[in-house]
Amino acid sequence: MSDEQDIILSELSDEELTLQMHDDLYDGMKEEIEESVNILLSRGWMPYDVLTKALVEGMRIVGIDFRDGILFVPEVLLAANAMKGGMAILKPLLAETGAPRLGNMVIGTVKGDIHDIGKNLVTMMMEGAGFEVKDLGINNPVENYLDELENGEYDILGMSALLTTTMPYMKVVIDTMVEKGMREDYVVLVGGAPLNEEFGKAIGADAYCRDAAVAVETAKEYMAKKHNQLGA
Ligand code: B1M
Repeated sequence: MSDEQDIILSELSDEELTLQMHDDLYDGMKEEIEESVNILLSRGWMPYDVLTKALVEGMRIVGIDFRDGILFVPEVLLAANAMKGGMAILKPLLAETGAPRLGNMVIGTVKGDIHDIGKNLVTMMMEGAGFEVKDLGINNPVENYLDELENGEYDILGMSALLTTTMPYMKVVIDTMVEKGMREDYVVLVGGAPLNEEFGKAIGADAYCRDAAVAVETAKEYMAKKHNQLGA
C-alpha cells in the first residue's frame, strides 16, 4: 500500500490538507478533492478561501508543470475535472449571499478556445455578488455573443481567453459591436491569463479583469456609474 492511500484527509491540519489538495488536484483525484473541500467547509472555512487557497492555487501549480512539459493534456484534463468537482460544491455557497440583483451579464470563452475554468469561476462569483449571468460556454464565434445581447436585456459582456492565439478574437467581437452601433450599450469586460490592462485598452474593452474578484468589483463600479447616470 502506498503512502498516498494511508492518508486520512480528515486527520490533517488545515495547512497539511491544503497542500494535500494541491497534490490531489495535480493527480486529478476528484473524489479526494470533493472530500477535502467538504472537510474545510466543515471546519468553518469561507467558500472563497477554499476556492482561492486550495483549488486555484493548486491549478496554478498544474499550469507551471504543463508549461514546462512535465504534465500533458490528459493529466491536465483530469486536474481540471477534479477542480470542477470542488467548484460544484462551492458554487451554491458562493451564490447564496442573498444579494439584490445588480445587473445582467453575458459571458463566454472566445472562438478557438476551450478553457472554461476561469470563466466558470467568474460566473460563480458574479452570481454570488448578485448578478444574473448567462454563460455561453466555450468556443464562441462573434454571432453567439451578439445574438444573445440583442435578444436579452444585458448590461455587461464578459469574454474569456486563455491562449495568446485566441485573445485577439475579443477585438473581432468588439469591432463588430462598434460596426453595429451597439458598443456603447454595454460594458465590455475581458479576462484570462495571457491578457493585461494594456491589451484590454488596445482592443477597446472597458476593463481588463485580473481575476474573478476584480471582475465582480469592476462590474459593480460600472453598474453604480450607470445607475448614477440614469438618476441624474
Ligand atoms: Co491549456 N493552456 N491548453 N488546457 N491550460 C494554458 C492556458 C497554458 C498557459 C499552459 C502553459 O503552457 N503554461 C497554454 C497557453 C499558452 C499560450 O497561449 N501562450 C495552454 C495550451 C498551450 C493549451 C493547448 C494548446 C495544449 C495542446 O493542446 N497542446 C490546448 C488548447 C485547447 C484550446 O483551447 N483550443 C489546451 C488545453 C487545455 C486542457 C483542455 C487540457 C485544460 C482546460 C480544461 C478546461 O478549462 N475545462 C487546460 C488547462 C487546465 C490549462 C491551464 C493549466 C490552467 C487554466 C486554468 O483553468 N486556470 C493553463 C495554465 C495557466 O493558465 N497558467 C493552460 C485556473 C483558472 C482559475 O485561472 O483561467 O486564468 P484562469 O482564470 C482566472 C483569470 O484569468 C480571470 O479570472 C479567473 C479566476 O480568477 N479570468 C477572467 C478568466 N477569464 C475571465 C473572464 C472575465 C474576467 C476574468 O470576464 C469578465
